[in-house]
Amino acid sequence: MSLPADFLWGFATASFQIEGATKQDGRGPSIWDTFCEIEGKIAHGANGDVACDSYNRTAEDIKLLKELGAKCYRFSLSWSRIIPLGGRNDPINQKGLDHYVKFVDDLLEAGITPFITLYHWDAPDALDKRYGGLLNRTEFPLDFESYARVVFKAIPKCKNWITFNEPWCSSILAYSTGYFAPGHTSDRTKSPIGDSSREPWIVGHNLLVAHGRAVKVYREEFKPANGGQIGITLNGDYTYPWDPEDPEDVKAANRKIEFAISWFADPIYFGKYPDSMLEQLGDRLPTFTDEERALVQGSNDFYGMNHYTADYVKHKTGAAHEDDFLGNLETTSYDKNGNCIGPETQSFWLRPNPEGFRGLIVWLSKRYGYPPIYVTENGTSIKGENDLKPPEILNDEFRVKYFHDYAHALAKAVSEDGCDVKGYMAWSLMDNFEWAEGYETRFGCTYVDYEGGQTRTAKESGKQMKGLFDSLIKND
Ligand code: GBH
Repeated sequence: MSLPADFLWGFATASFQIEGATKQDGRGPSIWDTFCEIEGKIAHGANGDVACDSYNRTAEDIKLLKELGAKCYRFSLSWSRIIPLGGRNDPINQKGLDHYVKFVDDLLEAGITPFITLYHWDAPDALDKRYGGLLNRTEFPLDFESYARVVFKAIPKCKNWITFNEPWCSSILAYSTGYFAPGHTSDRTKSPIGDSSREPWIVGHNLLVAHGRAVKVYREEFKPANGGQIGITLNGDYTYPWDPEDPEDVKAANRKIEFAISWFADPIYFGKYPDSMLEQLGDRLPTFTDEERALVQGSNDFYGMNHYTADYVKHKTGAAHEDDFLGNLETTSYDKNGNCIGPETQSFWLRPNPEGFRGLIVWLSKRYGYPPIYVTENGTSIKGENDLKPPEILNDEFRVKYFHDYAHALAKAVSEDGCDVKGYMAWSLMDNFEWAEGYETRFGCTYVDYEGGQTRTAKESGKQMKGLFDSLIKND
């Protein structure tokens, strides 16, 4: 069991979760700055104003990456730092742009390969106010295209680009459940605006088109001279039928992956939405115009995979509720025979199941013709971790085991199942702003002391990552 000699591994983060400095050097507000101000949306009323202060600590973060032996680093750009109002006719904030140019220079100088995510959920707030942000089918893709061009032009040294992180979350969590910014939902106890039966499907469509536009720009205007590759990052859990003997549960388990992943990946690889979604959603799923389809189909140089957990799936009978986004099914932690999917963590949705990682890599590879895959996120929280302090909190055995088991499952998918996985980025380089959960839930391989001046101390999981991958990567 092994990984190829040129296999890349490293860590991942996202701008709003680590940067802080939300008002520094001309940055404009993002939808998350605004969302954090609404009472009750974020645990303990936390916000991203300071976070890990990474905007002011790039040297420290690079030193940490070097110490841990990382070969690559995935991070995202704050769009509203670069274009404070976000739009294609709005001014560029040179200071914000220069910050990322220098950061990439410094990473390369340290021998670390940058992977840049253009969008990890922090849309410029001005665009949301101006025309409804991600809901706008014409304006949003054009503004995203323009922002992407500004960045591609300024950072030709970066060769690895991800357009969107987890468009499923930007659609479902932000426009169906209202759990994420800008918090739209049909549930009027949570939001005065939103239509959970329609808005998420419109947003998903617009994100696909925006992705396609950015890829076209990259391929036509930059790739010929700079080389490099570009793709989208999708999230999805693996699934097992609750009752493996029941064909309806077997179908539902597959359908859940289609609703999470194929919603975006089928249009990108096949030019159409999955039949299971068309059947359930009918005309609530937008139809691709010929121009849109041409932009979207064939738009991945690689598949970016975020993966954390697996579920048992039980089919539901009768027609789906109009707000359903799972595929008319329910998920459980125990199957019919009482088998448990995996141990509890601090995150209600996350239970480690390493076999499911291998299962999903194989599922994706078969459906999409064995594309090159980069695992752009994988990691775990630990139940009660935030109650600990150093030195106890640094000894994160549960996370060490998680990474060990998941890395071995990945190596099997590569060496035994023939999947083409080229790289792996652990979530996360350090503890950070965990969205609606604020700073309560930690995902870091590095401990961040939020009360003690944001100092970073590597946890065992961070320190052991190099040894883990060295043991799996062939050295020829
Ligand atoms: C990642 O998403 C994010 O990219 C990253 O920013 C974040 O810090 C990290 O997870 C840890 O949470 O509410 O029942 O519908 C992970 C994928 C998909 C996990 C949606 C939570 C919500 C389940 N996420 N899922 S539910």
